[in-house]
Amino acid sequence: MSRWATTGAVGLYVAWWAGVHAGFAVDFTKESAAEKAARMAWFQEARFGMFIHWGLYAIPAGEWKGQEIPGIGEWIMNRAKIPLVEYRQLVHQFNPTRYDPVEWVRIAKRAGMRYIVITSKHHDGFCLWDSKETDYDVASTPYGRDVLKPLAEAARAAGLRMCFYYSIMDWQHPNYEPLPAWDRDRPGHRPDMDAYVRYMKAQLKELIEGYGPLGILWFDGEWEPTWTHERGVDLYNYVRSLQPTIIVNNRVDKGRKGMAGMTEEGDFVGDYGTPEQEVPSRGFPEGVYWESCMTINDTWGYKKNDHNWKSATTLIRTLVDVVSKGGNLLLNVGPKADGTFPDEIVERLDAVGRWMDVNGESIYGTTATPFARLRQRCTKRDGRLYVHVFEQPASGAVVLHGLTNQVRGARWLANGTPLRVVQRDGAPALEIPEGLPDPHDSVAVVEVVGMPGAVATTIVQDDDGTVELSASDAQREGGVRYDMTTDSLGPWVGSQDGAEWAFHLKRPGEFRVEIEYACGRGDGGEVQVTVVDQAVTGEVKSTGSPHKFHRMPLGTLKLTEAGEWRSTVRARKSETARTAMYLRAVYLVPVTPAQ
Ligand code: FHN
Repeated sequence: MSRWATTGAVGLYVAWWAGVHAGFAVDFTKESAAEKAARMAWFQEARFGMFIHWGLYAIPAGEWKGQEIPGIGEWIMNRAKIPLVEYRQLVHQFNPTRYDPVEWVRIAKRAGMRYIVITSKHHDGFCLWDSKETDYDVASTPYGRDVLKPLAEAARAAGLRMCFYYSIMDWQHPNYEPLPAWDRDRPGHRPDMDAYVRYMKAQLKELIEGYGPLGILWFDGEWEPTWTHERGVDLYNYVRSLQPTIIVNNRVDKGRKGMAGMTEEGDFVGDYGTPEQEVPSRGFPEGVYWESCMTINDTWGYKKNDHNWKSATTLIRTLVDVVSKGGNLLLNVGPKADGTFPDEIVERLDAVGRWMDVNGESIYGTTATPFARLRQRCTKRDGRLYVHVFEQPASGAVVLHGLTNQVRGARWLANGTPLRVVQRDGAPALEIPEGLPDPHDSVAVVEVVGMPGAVATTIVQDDDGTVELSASDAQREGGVRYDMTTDSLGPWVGSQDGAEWAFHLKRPGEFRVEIEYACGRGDGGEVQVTVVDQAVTGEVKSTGSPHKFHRMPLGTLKLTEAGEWRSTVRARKSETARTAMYLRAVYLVPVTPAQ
């Protein structure tokens, strides 16, 4: 840790010590930006962590009484409406004989992960440690031993931070309110949130003092009305009072408002935003911390029939996408009931690890891209830009629009091969030879004089006059999400869903508007592309699959002046469709090619 960070941490400790010994509670939400930066330093350096969802739900693994239960595996008690008296019988089946925490940590470290967040207690209330506050825990199972202690020891021995997920919502506790809707006549229930908060605090004390120091307390289940901002502030301060340097996510409070759980500074507590199963369309200002949590298939807790695994390429590119916007990626594993990781997960994490072995320098401790055009992923650190090249660029070059810093040179990180730097469109451009060094993501290291701040260029017209408005560069509205696997935006349901781009036009003229989209069977609807006050519309029909993309002209429009323009897309699905389309890009193609 840097001297500055150490000073910050020491300052924090002294304030805490004085506060506690003077008998008054310290309000940790009032710390300075420098103190917070010191506390968050390891988090910003780490960039990549392992999420683990493990508990009784791994036993049914998505099935109940012979029925496949839809939805995420750890919600089976809710989705199958299992009364507690039945669900808690699973305690007598929990016996992960093949649980090997050292192997779990080895897999995480081999993947390049720097911290581990495990569900100490999920919504079902079952505890993975021997808690004095309840017998609904691992000590009551045939396994009988503490799961968390050996994992924390293995993590620390390997140099990884140990972190605990803890659910505020609790489907079993006699004082938690509300009682689960599917188990209303449960005997002995006495709603009393003050008593329940005392229970939580006692358990959090066990976790922090018995297994700490911890990296993060990862709260979840904060959305029910009985949990309030006031209770969140109190719990945040309580946890920090037990370990002042601990990091607490924004779900301790009602902070998940907005895309990345980030709202105006100060109206909620929690140290960082927690977008889930998505990557925010734009980065956040420097100094705003956030972490995207994602599954490798579609469930957090293990489900035997969920085989929708993301590819290693998608996982690597998602990590790069997140870090290039200034965030961390918390990638989830749902272990089986026997304590092993599914083979498909181990294979993918090993592939990610091989990429990280060569390219980790472009991830760890880097900060967000200086470029507004996010399609060109870039991370930066210590006078170096790391330009991430996913596919061979059709133009043969990657143009670093807006970069004014002097470029000293460029090379592939993987093999040191020098890359030619030329001028294109008045900006430095890397010539990218055929034959990228890595099929997932080839990283070009660009040495620059000084570190560029945010280079707020918009999308610039290509040499041939075309303007490409791509999915990854869009500012999204409504329910539209960016999917890395298909490099597209969806779903498009109604008028609230939209995408917008700002672009710079050097050569005005008449343009043909084309969309590149995919549409599954039964999907389809109407699409409209608008550029300021001109609009072209069309009907989108099935292309046969959400992964089969088709490029279609919609009509022409005239852009009469050079300068800054904005374009928006809206689409409305047809009655029976799930979505109108999956949109990969909008192209403005000059009707009369540029001279
Ligand atoms: O309901 C939980 C869910 O089971 C899972 O733990 C995710 C992980 O972030 N959090 C909640 C849904 O937002």
